[in-house]
Amino acid sequence: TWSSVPQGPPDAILGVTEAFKRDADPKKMNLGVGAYRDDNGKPYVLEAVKKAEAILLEQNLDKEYAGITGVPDFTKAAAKLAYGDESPVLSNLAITQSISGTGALNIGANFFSTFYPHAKNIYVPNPTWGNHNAIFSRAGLKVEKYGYFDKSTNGLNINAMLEDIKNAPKNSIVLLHACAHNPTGVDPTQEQWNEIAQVVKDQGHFPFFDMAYQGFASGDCTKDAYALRKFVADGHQVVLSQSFAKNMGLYGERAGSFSIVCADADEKSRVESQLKILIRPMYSNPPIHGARLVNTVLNTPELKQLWLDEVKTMAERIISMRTKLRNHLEADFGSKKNWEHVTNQIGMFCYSGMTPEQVDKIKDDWHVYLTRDGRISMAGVSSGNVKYLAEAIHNVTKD
Ligand code: PLP
Ligand code: TYF
Repeated sequence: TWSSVPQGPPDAILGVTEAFKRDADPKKMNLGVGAYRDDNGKPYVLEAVKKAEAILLEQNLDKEYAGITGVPDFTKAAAKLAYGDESPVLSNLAITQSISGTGALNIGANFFSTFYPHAKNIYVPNPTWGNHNAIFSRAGLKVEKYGYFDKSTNGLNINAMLEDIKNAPKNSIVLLHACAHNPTGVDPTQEQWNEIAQVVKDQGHFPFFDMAYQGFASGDCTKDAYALRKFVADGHQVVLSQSFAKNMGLYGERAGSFSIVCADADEKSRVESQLKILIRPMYSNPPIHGARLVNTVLNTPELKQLWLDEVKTMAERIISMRTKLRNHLEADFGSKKNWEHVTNQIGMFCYSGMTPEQVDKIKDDWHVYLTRDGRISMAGVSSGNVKYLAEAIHNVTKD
């Protein structure tokens, strides 16, 4: 029956981990997948999450199904974290729990392809997270690109971004990374976000925010929500995909949300009814444990403060690794290349500028694993291996 099924390629990101696991060298480094590691290179379960878990255990809750849209206290708390406690849009927000950020994007993609009356094309940054293309095209949307990364500066090409968004057909959907852009680590400044919001408005485009790293860019969840909240303040009826995988270290728990800012209570009611109809045949209802953890952290003041401190600690550890990596490259190994972007970029990733050939060489010669676009997951770098990484990068990039 399945003789005509062709072998597919491994996932560009998850395939890196598979190759890493096959390598027996003790010096090997996995800088592929974007998952936080502590300074000993170990996965990190947040203290706030452990404490929430203890509280939940004590509560001895049942394991009944959640409703189709999940745990209501979770979605309320998640919305406040993203839009702000006092945001006026909360009262007319259609929101559902989702299977983390990936699930939220899928709900959004399907909602747009079914109900968005104006267009079936979605503009995503060039480059963007690979899964965006797959998710949106599977849902029947046409994926188009807007300029984003400038190879000559390893920074943002704001002119190309504004120009391409301006030239997109009116009422297009525009996907925006709320902060800590994946894969480039390059975000617009607040002033640039203001301009982007204006251009999106002038063209009647629909802003679709993907927020997978709130807190991870600056260490401050409020600052990292600037773009989302600016668009909302400017009157955009945004949609938002939200993930707690990274900022609460809940990768495998799959806690996230998808929300749509609605004009009034009637619109909210109609939109939510259709979200339920969309979700029911996909998975009926979402997992409860991760949502209960997030809810407990966000709604217990001491745990919330502890969590905010831990997000900051994670973000700052990554920032300190950027500084060390650049210093080792320049001061210890005398690299003549420009490495300013290592410290200018933010969030989980450094878009190093390494070519696919250099990525192959650093794997073969140095046992350092990263995606072929040259993206380094900075979370995999630690005090113990940052100098080795600098030596490896210097050696494969020096001529
Ligand atoms: N969006 C972006 C840009 C991401 O980088 C990720 C994870 O890496 C996600 C969404 C969704 O991740 P998850 O499904 O684990 O929440
Ligand atoms: O490193 C990245 O960009 C992501 C990480 O279910 C990831 O692809 C891995 C697994 C997953 C979602 C995101």
